[in-house]
Amino acid sequence: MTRAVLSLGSNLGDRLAHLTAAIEKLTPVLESVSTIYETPPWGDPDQPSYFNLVALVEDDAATARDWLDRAQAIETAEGRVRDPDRRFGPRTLDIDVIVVFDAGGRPVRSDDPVLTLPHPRAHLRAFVLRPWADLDPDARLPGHGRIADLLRAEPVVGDVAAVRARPDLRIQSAG
Ligand code: A4P
Ligand code: MG
Repeated sequence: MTRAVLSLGSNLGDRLAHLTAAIEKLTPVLESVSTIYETPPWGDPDQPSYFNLVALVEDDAATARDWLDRAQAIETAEGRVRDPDRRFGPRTLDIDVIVVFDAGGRPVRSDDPVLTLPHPRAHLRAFVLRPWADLDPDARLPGHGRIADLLRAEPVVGDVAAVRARPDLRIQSAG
C-alpha cells in the first residue's frame, strides 16, 4: 500500500477540462482533491497562467514507480507533448509526484532522475504547497519540514499572494 501526493497543472487549451479528465481517471484511488488555484507561470514567465491542484491518492498495490507511470499515461491521454528544448514550458497537463508514503507511513526517497522523491522542486513552489495545505495543513515535506512553515518563509512566501483560489471552478467528479 502506498499513499501519494500528486500536483496537477495545466496552462494550454481547456485547462479545467484537462484537470477534470485527470481527476476522473484517478477517481478509483482518489482520497481528496484541493480547490483549483490560478497561478502565475513558475520558471519560464513567457507562457499563460496555470490552473493547479493537488490530489491525495492511495492504492493497495501501487509502488512509487506505478504512480509516475499512471501520471505519465494520464498526461499522454490529455495530449501532452514534450518540448525537449523548453523545460518548464507550457503544457496541457503535467502531473508531478510530490511525495510517496509506504504502508508504514514512511516517505519513499529516491535520487533516480526518472523518479526523484520527494520531488526536488516542491519546496520552492507555492502552487504545490498552497493547495496541499488545504487538504492537509499539518503535512510535512520530507527533508524540508512543515509545509505551513515553507509557505511562511522565503522564497515561497513572496509567491503566495499571486496563487489565487478559484472556488468558482468545480471538478464535478471529485465528489
Ligand atoms: N521525474 C523525476 N522525478 C519526478 C517526479 N517526482 N514526478 C522525471 C514527476 N516526474 C519526475 O518531466 C521530466 C522528467 O522528470 C520525466 O521524464 C520524469 O521521469 P516532464 O513532465 O517530462 O517534463 P517537465 O514537467 O517539463 O519537466 P520538469 O522538470 O518536471 O518540470 P516541472 O518541475 O514539472 O515544472 N508554473 C505553474 N504556475 N504551475 C505549474 O504547474 N509547472 C512547471 C513544470 C513549470 N512552471 C509551472 C508549473
Ligand atoms: Mg513534470
